[in-house]
Amino acid sequence: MTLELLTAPTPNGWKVTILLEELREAGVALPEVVIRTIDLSAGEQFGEAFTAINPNQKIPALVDGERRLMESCAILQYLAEKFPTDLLPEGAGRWDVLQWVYWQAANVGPAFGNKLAYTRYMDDVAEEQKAHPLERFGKEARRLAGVLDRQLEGRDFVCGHRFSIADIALYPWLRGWKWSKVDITDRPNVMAWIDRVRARPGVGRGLAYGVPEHEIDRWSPERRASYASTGASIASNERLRSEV
Ligand SMILES: N[C@@H](CCC(=O)N[C@@H](CS)C(=O)NCC(=O)O)C(=O)O
Repeated sequence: MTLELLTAPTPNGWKVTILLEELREAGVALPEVVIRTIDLSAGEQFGEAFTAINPNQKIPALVDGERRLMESCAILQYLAEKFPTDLLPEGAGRWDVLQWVYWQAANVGPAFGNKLAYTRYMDDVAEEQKAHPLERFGKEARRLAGVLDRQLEGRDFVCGHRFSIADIALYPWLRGWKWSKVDITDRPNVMAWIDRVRARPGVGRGLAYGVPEHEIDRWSPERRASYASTGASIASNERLRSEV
């Protein structure tokens, strides 16, 4: 049975491509995976075909036979349950992992995502109007990085010495701290963990989705401009007004 992943090269999209590669690294013989890129700047996520799969109109989405799934962290859990490995352990350790996965979805994604949007994308909002959300989401993102830093004290990975879907959920947002301009350089455990996670071959392959290998860690000026303009068109208030 083929798995169909509808996605785009963004932090929430990379979570799933990283998991697929980490499952392969763990020795799982995955069925055929068809990856279909959704053109977010063209508004493909609002089209009828995509909306029928994900009513929330955002990537990623997964189709597995009759099952349609939205929300990156639900997809991580679904795939990790379907293909059991240490990435989602059995027993007591399972909830150690899942609570951090949910913490990412409820806190880190929204705070870093909003900070990023006001920092890079909201060109149509006056500077003085951006000041409050920038401060609010910036402070919250830094607070969350502090929480993660304390959790990583004495641990290689979020839930101990074994890499899990909690690391996969968190890594794409934290590694983008420069792009979202959230200074986490005073969070030494997080900075070391970012390097440790990046060194994994599965993570490297997962991050290569949608980006040439030589640009994974340092985007070219052209790619930065392209992400900025895609982000600006998605975050534009004009567009929000027309969609509500
Ligand atoms: N909570 C959702 C967030 C998904 C999300 O925000 N996806 C972004 C890309 S990272 C998107 O599709 N944006 C397009 C839009 O908002 O129109 C998840 O984790 O899957």
